[in-house]
Amino acid sequence: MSKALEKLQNCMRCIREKTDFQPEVALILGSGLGDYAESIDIRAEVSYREIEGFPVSTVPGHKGRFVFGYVNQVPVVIMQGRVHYYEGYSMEEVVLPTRLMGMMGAKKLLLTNAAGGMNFEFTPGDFMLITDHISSMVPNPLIGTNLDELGPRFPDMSEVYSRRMGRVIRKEAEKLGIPLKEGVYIQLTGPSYETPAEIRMFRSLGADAVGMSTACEAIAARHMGMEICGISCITNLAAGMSARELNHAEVQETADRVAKQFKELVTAVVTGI
Ligand code: 6GU
Repeated sequence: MSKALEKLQNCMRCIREKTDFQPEVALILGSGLGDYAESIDIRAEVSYREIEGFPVSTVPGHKGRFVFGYVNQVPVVIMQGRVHYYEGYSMEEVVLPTRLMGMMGAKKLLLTNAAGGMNFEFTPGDFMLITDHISSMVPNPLIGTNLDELGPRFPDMSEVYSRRMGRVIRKEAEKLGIPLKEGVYIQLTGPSYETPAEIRMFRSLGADAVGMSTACEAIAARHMGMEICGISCITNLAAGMSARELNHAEVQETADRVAKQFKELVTAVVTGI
């Protein structure tokens, strides 16, 4: 058996010693959005520290644990706090938690993140339905020996973000009166923010929002055959689009400001997908 699969199975054993909860929907919460997990009907939690060989995040504001419970009647697992490539982990390590949620039985994945807006129609505080992504600026998380037990060597990526789930998200946002933008998310490594010239380049390539996560997790989940959807919280405009300098405090401030609406939307989406 490959080392990577052995590591995954070892992590699964650690989790199964704590809980046998069977999630249907997996949720990954982005910057400033993490306290959603505290609002659900929690049945179990496993701290990343309790899982042997698990990558633990170093970013302030990112908690590190799986939370298991119910959103209305839907059994979910929430990844509260993710790890990022810029922290120095390999892409394989970055997607390990995502893979574990798939192995726990979750067939559906809702990805969220804080992102910079590159589209001139966007305003900080907007939500954006992710319709597609550009991941080719970062290493592919599937590089290395293929884990045949999880999925094929050359997985199709022509519909990473489920059109069916996209329709549910549009409908639920409309019912809640929450305006919803749509667009393409581009993942970069960070940790520095982009220059204005880079932002012009990525905009011309067709990207609407920029961030440091999500696309790699979507690829790993799609590889396993999970059905995926994603929502970005546009916390700020990207470099060169406003007179302001970029900083993480602004990202968290905006995320906090719209957290209530975001939670309402996530609850409706989890229940509806
Ligand atoms: Cl402007 N860039 C990147 N890479 N990530 C972000 C961001 C910008 N705003 C929030 N997250």
